[in-house]
Amino acid sequence: MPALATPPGYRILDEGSIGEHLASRPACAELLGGDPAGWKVAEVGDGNLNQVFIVAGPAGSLVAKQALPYLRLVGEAWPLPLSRAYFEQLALRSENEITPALVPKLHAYDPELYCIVMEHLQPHEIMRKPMIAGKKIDGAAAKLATFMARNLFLTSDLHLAAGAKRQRAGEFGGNHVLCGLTENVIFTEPYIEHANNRWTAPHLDGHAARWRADTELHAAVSRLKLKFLTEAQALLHGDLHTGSIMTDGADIRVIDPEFAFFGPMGFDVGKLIANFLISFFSQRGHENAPGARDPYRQWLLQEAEALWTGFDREFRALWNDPAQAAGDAWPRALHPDPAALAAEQDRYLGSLYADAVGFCGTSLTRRVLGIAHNIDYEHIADEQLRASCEARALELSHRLLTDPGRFGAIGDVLAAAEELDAASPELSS
Ligand code: ADP
Ligand code: SR1
Ligand code: MG
Repeated sequence: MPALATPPGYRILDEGSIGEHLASRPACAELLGGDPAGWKVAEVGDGNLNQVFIVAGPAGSLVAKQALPYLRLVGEAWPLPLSRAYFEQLALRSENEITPALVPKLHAYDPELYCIVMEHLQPHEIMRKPMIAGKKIDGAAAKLATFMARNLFLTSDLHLAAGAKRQRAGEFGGNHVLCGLTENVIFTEPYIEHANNRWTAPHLDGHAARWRADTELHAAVSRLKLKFLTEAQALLHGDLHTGSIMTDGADIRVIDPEFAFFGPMGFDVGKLIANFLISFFSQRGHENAPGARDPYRQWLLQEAEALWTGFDREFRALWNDPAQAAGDAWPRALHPDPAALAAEQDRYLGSLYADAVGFCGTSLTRRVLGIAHNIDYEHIADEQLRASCEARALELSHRLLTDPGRFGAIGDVLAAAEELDAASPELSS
């Protein structure tokens, strides 16, 4: 296979060369301290796309994340632009301004090596892990609701002047290959025959076939895909799942905004709610006795609810603050009557909620039938058990996508999840 073309100056760093690179950056060298020869380096990337190094010196430690010219999950056969690192640091900069306590600090960005140097979060781990272990994280949803409400509202036309908003949206327009990846792997491939797809077989063969044949489902997904393609409402994180969140059991930090672009707000909200529901459905595969995780399941549902209610509350509070609601959308001069404005807010958030329900549905399907699975399910060794957890999530996904009218409030989504969790799904074998 021919080597992938990369820009001059770019080279793939490794555990042997990352120290030398950081030593040449005075701010990083100072942060680490001491002699670079003594720095400890470990590559810890467990994501699908990039390599991530933890580097520790006598004065401190940091994380260096470098984009590879291909998708790490697949290898050189799937080229991917290095520029995703540029967009990730641009989004991280924005999030650092808006929600500094909820993201890693950005230390530096090297545009030649497409390498981001950031705060080393420790003893944090990816949030999926404590969720698989059944550990509650107090206040997680409240913090994540704040992250979403502030970052989405404050990059939207409700806060920004139209010119500034259009300019910022344009800055992220170049991230279209990453958007295209989402468009394919979430909104198209799980619903057609595609070499990228995989599922727990043969148990879910029947589900996969139904998903490929269901034209009503295809229409619903295509409507959502159009929103993703066209509705530049705010700067999204773009990949907001529980593998993009790190925690030490109390502190919550959102990482990895490389899919950032201006899109429909409901995509971030729905994807995150879906990941709490994925954890919910996976619990039967992780409990050591039937029902042992019932309290944890309840906690997950409460948190999923709090994601929406907290988001809704904080978003409205920002909108009701004249200093924040200074954008060109819904100008105060046109809406002096608070009751009339509140009615408009109800409509806006109702529509955002409906989008979130739909995007939640697409996220539930893609993690079972598409290319990228997650450890919530993958760590369930018993395939029959795993498939039964996944089948329940698929059924909820189908209902959310094809019968959205039944899910007018978040409680309706959670009630359906509970009902499905209590039932035995039909499997192909
Ligand atoms: P990818 O873009 O490939 O998905 P991620 O940004 O998700 O990569 O990072 C991969 C892994 O590296 C994470 O799961 C986490 O374990 C680790 N990691 C990433 N950023 C940090 C950080 N700031 N501090 C500590 N560990 C991190
Ligand atoms: C090839 S799909 C890889 C996936 O990993 C990222 O985390 C995104 O979710 C993307 O869809
Ligand atoms: Mg990641």
